[in-house]
Amino acid sequence: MRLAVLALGVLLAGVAAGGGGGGGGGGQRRGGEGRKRLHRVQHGHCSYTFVLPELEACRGPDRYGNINAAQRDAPPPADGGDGSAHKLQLLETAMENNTQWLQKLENYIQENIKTEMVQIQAHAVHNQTATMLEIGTNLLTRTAEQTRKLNVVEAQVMNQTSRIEIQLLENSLSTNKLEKELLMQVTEISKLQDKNSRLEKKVLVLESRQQAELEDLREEKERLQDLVVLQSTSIESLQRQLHTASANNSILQRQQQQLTESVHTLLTLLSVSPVPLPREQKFRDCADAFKAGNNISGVYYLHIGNMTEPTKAFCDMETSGGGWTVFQRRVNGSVDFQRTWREYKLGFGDAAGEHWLGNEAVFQMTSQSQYSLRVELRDWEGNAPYSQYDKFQLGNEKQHYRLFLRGYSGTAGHQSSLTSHGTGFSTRDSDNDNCLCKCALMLTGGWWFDACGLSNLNGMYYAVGHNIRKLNGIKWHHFRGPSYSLRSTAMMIRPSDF
Ligand SMILES: [Ca+2]
Repeated sequence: MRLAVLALGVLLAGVAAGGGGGGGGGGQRRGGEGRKRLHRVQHGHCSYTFVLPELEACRGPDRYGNINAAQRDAPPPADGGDGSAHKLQLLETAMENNTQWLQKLENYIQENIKTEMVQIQAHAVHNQTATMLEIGTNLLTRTAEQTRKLNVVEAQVMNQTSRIEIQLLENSLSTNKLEKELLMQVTEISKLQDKNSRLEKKVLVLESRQQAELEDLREEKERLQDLVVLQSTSIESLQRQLHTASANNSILQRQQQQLTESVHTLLTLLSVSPVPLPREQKFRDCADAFKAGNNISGVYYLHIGNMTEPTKAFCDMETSGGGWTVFQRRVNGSVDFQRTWREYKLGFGDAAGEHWLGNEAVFQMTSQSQYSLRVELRDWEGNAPYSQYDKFQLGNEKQHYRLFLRGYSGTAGHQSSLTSHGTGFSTRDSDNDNCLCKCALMLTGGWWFDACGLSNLNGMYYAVGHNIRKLNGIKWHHFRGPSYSLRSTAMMIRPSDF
């Protein structure tokens, strides 16, 4: 707006100069500021100031011929009277022009202002409407958002409320139940209290009774303790007496054993006394000797098979008719039966005591005719059964002195404890048994082990008290089981037709 005012100011100055002639500008400056007229137009915020020349100064020259500054600058007229009229006319036309121009200007300004105002108003209205609309839409969106949030919160609150209501219902139900239970329990407690009081009374009565009984019992206990002391002293004296008695008993037993042993040796000496028989009488076996009238048991020289030297053997001339050649005997463990193949082949020990005649001799004897075998057994409890086989034979050494038996009978078990189907003889250095192991090493001695069989009369000799639970002892299964070691044994043969 200020720029428009300035432009108009310049324009009006120009118009004033045009109306006053070429030297008008200098005259205005001399006339002073008080001779100008200011025209101001106020439109809204804007104000328009028009600087217009003073019209009275243009009415004519004063008395001294001065019209205005412009006229004073103009060249002097040619004559005095007509010149002033002309000037007046010029001034009038100029005034008219000015007036017209001013009117045009005013119209122009008014039109411009009107359109501008309209535009400004429209623009302002438009802007205001737009801002209002924007604010309105913002408000609407915010309101919608708030409404949505409020809805969500409301739904949550509703949910919570319903849940709380359900919980409240449940709680009230459980509270009801609890109240009922509580009531029941209270009644029960009162019942129990009644019972308890009754029981307490009873307990008190019982306690008083028990105390009385306890006192009685204490007195009795003291009496009994005195008795126990007395009895223990008497028991101690009795034990001492028993100890001395048992010591005496063991001494007596030892003496008895020694006596029986000496009697036994005397008897054997007596029985052995007939030996040696005259060498001229050659017996193949004890049956021959018996038939020749020798009916006393003892050691005889026998000429067995094709053996060059006579062999000493014990002849049993009493058992079951006599005539038995004894080829195995155990009585007291005096002879070691842990021997090699060769020793079992040729024989060892003492013919009058513990003895093994030899596998070769037995093979030779049993290969000349049919023989029977009798096994005499005795345990540590005094039982003396026997086992007998109608037919008995040994194979030769190449056949490992295989054992052939038939026709079992006897009292040492209902079944035979010897295997009868041709088992080979085994020693610790010759394994001919039917086991992957070596039975002779496990069970000791030399025997017709099967795998490892039900018997071994050549096992370890165990004294009385040490003879049970011994798997490697002198065993005859069907008599005393698999782990009982016997006291004495004898194996003897004679011809089947004796
Ligand atoms: Ca074997």
